[in-house]
Amino acid sequence: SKGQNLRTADPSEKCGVLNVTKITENGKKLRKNWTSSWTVLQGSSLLFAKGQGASTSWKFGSNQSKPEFTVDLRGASVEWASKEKSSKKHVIELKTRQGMELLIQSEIDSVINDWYRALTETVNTHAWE
Ligand code: I3S
Repeated sequence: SKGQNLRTADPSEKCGVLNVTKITENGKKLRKNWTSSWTVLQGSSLLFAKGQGASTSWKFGSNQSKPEFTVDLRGASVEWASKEKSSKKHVIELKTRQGMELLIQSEIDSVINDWYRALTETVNTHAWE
């Protein structure tokens, strides 16, 4: 049928700069370490790269940099973080099935709202397999 080879804008593909910190890994509480990170949502994976500014022309998979870490969103939970979790505004709390908890944040209201929407949509469509 027509359009078979057409690619439309995929809401599960998104990227941008966010502030991120892990707070738990393998069930162990970590000391917060907020860093600005280039963030890519790709299917059910969320990839973070350290030290990549917004203006850097750069891609995952190139020789220049590798993802700092990757989060499997299948079976994860996404919610707005409570005030106890952070004093910052606009913080999303992400909990994975692998026992990682992280906070992601942007000072920009519309930016974090778009991420919240994209992440909840991803979690809802990629159920745990
Ligand atoms: O939840 P916490 O421990 O109060 O988090 C804050 C600390 O990690 C702090 O660093 P140190 O206390 O390790 O020096 C950070 O600078 C703050 O940003 C953390 O709190 P927020 O509320 O910004 O997530």
